[in-house]
Amino acid sequence: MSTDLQISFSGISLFPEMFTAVTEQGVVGRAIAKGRVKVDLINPRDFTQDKHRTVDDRPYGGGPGMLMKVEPLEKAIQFAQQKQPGKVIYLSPQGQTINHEMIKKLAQEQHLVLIAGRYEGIDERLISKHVDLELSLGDFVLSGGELGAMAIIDSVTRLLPEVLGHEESAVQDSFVDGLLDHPHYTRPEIYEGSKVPSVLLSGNHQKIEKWRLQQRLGRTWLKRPDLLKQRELTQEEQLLLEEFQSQYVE
Ligand code: 4GT
Repeated sequence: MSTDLQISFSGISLFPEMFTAVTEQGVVGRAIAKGRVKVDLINPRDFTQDKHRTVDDRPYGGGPGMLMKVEPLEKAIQFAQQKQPGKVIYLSPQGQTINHEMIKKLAQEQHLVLIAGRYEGIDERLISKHVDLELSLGDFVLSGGELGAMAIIDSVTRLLPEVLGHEESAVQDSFVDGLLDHPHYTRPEIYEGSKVPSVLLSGNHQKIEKWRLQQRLGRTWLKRPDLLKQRELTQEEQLLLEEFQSQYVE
């Protein structure tokens, strides 16, 4: 069974082979095989003219490190846009930190162009002229933007309707409703003397769902209080959290 194309990504990178880590495995690999998702990779090196196929250039003002050469990168961006225009995203530590809300918005687009920089990055005028959105994985430095581009491909793809099977559904994931996930347990029932919480063995699904919601609230309060401040709690949630807090020691 196959369905229509839901989104296409154009990854612009000097290391297009890196993307096979997402395109040839797992959820994204299957979505591509089914024709729901397309990933085109565009190498700026293929748009060079000189004998050495040069893709780097020196920074004005001097200093260590190189930048990506302007013309091959700009031609790659234009090539990505020529069949179908799409939102252009540049991955860098100067970008806004990616969160679930942004991924949900990106999942509504038809075509995303993802620029993965290398060296010290790209010329500022290319950002002004071509980039719609500058995004970051967080406050740390990578050798290139590829891992960020691959993170977007993976995270957007798993939100597309019918990409995940029922067993792996995205509706219960962390962050979908602004809370962290509850703890999970599998066999054995006792592992190194530590038991699975008895409620999970009770067969009472209403009680299990209530316990899981309480764990999600409690763990968010403990590990990510910033998330709780951004979210209103219902009366039931407030009571479940207060009970968690009153039982919490250390
Ligand atoms: C960190 C991130 C990123 C880099 C991040 C341009 C040349 C940026 C190297 C690239 N570092 N990219 N997307 N935190 N480095 O997302």
